[in-house]
Amino acid sequence: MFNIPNILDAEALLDKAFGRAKKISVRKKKERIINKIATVKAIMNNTLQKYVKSFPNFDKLHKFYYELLDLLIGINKLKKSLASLEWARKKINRIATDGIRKIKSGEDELNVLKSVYGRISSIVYEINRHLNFLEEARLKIKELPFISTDLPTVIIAGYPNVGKSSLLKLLSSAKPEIAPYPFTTKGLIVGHLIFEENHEKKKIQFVEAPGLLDRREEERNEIEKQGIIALKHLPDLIIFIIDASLHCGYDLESQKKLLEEIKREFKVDMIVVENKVDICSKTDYFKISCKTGEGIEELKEEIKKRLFR
Ligand SMILES: Nc1nc2c(ncn2[C@@H]2O[C@H](COP(=O)(O)OP(=O)(O)OP(=O)(O)O)[C@@H](O)[C@H]2O)c(=O)[nH]1
Ligand SMILES: [Mg+2]
Repeated sequence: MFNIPNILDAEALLDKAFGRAKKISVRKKKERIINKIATVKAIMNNTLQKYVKSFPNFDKLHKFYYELLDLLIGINKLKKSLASLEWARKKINRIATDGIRKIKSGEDELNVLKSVYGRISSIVYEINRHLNFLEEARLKIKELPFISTDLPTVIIAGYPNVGKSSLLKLLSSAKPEIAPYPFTTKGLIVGHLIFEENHEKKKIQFVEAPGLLDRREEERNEIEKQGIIALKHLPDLIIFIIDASLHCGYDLESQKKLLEEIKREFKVDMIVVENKVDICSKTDYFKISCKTGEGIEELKEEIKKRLFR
């Protein structure tokens, strides 16, 4: 989604720049040293600039991604780290330019080189924790699924273990992990349904919001908060799953309380389904079974109707 390159730590970054400078083999000593400094300057400048530019402009980011990155990484910390890279880049440029000027005006080349290398090293080590933080951020961002903020989007929500991933798998291309215990899904999962209608190709994005519990915002963990952020910014339609068989391990009353809360909070069109009706059926909601397939085709039709007709 965002194309961020590997971010080297201080040691590797200095190795890269100094290593390249070492290869310079101009015969005349003065020229050679000026060349070395110019090379280190260029590599540092280009590399640090590339890092900074590869991160998105947070203030222009869609609210969904802004809040997700803020939750998982921290926007202020990201901004601070990127600003420190900018600071280092400019400072290194100045030191190098200054060094070259000194050599040209007659100062001892080797002394200048030593001092320039020393000062650049200490600046790069000064931003090492920021380089490390940005590399960690890159790895977290890489793990995120691509979620479109433009496609018609259905969010599948409900208590843990009620069959959200099972339904996602039946409705879309996603291949989520399905298991008989709660909190199997630990992040947002995406799948698509592509179909043709009146000779027009249509695409629906489905997102599973990982298991929500009926509890206050402050008590929600990082996994649940991702679901809340998705619910807040993405859906055109919510499918809320109730498991009245109680095989999920949670009582009906708590599930209904969460349902009411989500209705109240998000004000988005919603289909409430009762899953696992192969075991038993106790409500008047739209009945489905992800095990036998009962009701799934009808649900698909209902989703298309709500989104496109
Ligand atoms: N009998 C029966 N079992 C089902 C049905 N749908 C799902 N299950 C089972 O319920 C368990 C939980 O299913 P998942 O699809 O992983 O549920 P989930 O809501 O995604 O769970 P978390 O990601 O952990 O919150 C699994 O053992 C499924 O096989 C159904 O219609 N009937
Ligand atoms: Mg799941």
